[in-house]
Amino acid sequence: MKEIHIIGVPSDYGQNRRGVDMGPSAIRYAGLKEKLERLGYRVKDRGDVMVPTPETRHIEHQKLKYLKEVLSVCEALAEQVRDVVTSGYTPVILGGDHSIAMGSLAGMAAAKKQFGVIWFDAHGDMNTHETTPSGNIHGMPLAASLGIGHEALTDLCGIRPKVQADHVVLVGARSIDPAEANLIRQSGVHVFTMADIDRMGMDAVMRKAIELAATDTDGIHLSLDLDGLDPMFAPGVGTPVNGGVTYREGHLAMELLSASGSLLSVDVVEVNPILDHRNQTGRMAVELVESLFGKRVL
Ligand code: B3U
Ligand code: MN
Ligand code: MN
Repeated sequence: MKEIHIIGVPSDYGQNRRGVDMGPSAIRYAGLKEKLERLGYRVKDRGDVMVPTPETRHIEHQKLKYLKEVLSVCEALAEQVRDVVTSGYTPVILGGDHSIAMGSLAGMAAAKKQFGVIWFDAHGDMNTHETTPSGNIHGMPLAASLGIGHEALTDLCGIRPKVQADHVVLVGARSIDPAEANLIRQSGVHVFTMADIDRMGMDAVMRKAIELAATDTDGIHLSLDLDGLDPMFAPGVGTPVNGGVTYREGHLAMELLSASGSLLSVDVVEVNPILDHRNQTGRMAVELVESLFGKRVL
């Protein structure tokens, strides 16, 4: 039987709205563990990575806000992910804002020779300290993991890059900053924007994305930013963007990834219960994870 290990990362250092630190609680409250057990998995909750409250810290670098804190959270997470994956289990990492994915990918890079990444997001998360409009590190984790940006981020855990651009696929993009767009083009990552999803359909987009991320790798890490979904289905996120992935497209994407048999690990990030309606986004996150781990109608 497959074993899943849940790791909570209640960090909101990567952006400027409090509340995503409560994401792990909201997702747990929506029944994550029980629902995965019902699908036949053994599930262990490893609890949360320690995250000091931001009110006790101050910002030192306006273009890399809470840099020190983000790095120490990511280092602690990377250690847990490496441990889970080398033991042969599947990590389900609950954010927190998307900066934590640098820790997930560092842990994956320590445990696996080659892996692919599907980055499901309204945003590119490909900014650096030089291109960022906000200074928020949650807009930078993909660039950093590819080895682009400030060396404090790119060299996290002494592995650079964590993943090769050719094995990385962005899905759902619809809000990219101008300088970030140039970095995306230069980097060589694959991108399926919402316009591509409209034209090709989610089925074709995900089949292609899975092929790109799985070819010549040991499997796929899914980095699932809930703002990739349309705000109608996931209102509880810090930076909602209209015109996103629908409920049905979201489930189809997860089902296809599940059927591929290539999933190694997943982050579920940016759930902000303060901005949510009765935990709709937390429940949506759990539903998507159920589809990802094999829940079917029949
Ligand atoms: N690209 C903008 C906004 C942003 C990125 N990720 C989220 N928002 N969630 C930035 O600040 O880098
Ligand atoms: Mn993101
Ligand atoms: Mn996003």
